[in-house]
Amino acid sequence: MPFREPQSFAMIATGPPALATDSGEGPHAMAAPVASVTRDYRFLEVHPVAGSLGAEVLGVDLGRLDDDVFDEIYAAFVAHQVIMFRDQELTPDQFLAFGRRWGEIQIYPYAEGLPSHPEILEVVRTEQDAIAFGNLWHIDGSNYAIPPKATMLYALEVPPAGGDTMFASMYAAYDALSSGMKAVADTLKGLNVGERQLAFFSGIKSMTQKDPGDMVVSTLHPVARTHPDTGRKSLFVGHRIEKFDGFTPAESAPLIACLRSHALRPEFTCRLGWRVGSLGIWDNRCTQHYAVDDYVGHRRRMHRITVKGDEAPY
Ligand SMILES: O=C(O)CCC(=O)C(=O)O
Ligand SMILES: [Fe+2]
Repeated sequence: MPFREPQSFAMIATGPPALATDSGEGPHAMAAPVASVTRDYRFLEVHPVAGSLGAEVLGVDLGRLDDDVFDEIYAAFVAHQVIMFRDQELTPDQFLAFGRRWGEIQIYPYAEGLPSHPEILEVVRTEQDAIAFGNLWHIDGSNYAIPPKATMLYALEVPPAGGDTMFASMYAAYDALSSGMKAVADTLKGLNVGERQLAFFSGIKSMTQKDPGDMVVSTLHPVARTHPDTGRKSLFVGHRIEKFDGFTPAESAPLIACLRSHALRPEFTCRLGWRVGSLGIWDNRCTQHYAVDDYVGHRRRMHRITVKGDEAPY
């Protein structure tokens, strides 16, 4: 598992006491009250699935969208951070057309796309593969100079049970920090390190690896970033952070482990299950995600599109 930083099970189970709020009300930092995300939609039915993030969006056929409906979809995406559509029937052309509405497509640097549609990556796990793609808490492309804005998956084959994806709200994680730790996080920049070869591909025979070439970069990004649409701050602490600017790796490691363990507390997460025809899209600027690998011996196949970010995190 390419998980670099030490993770203490005790910290995962109980939350890190070091990050308790200054309210004195107990060992856990409490999330700030959930910002109201309910609004009236003209075209969509939006059902939140958890307190911190995530919603199912009904009443829309993504194969035939007009701009007014897309504007509402974008608003629901920004409000809920990850949204899931059900029962969609999309050809690769239609999926790509939907993806292009969000911005320029980011080609995945480490594996080949579909021969017919290189912008679409087939994320597949068969009975033979040892692990699932994305089976760790992470931010997509966090080491790129401009990390992706969003990633979407369209489910083509799902296991009989399992194979969900978990998401965590990095707004909720930031909001729940004590004022002291917020002040520290606000000053830090993390070095997000790119790799030539992703170790986990040795366990995924069903995807065709490629050399990432120039995409292997390491970039300093703020640990607390501001969302360009909402103006809210979120924690940007993906698994690629190796150190803070101006600190040694050894000095950085305890605080990285502490912030990551805090950021991934169950209260900040939601879990979405897939059916054939489900299409999920997450805001990669304020979330982390984790592909749950609990369907050994079964198949799961998704089409994936990632959308380029508009600007470097600030
Ligand atoms: O397959 C999944 O559930 C998520 C995989 C992943 O990390 C990604 O597509 O970026
Ligand atoms: Fe991912």
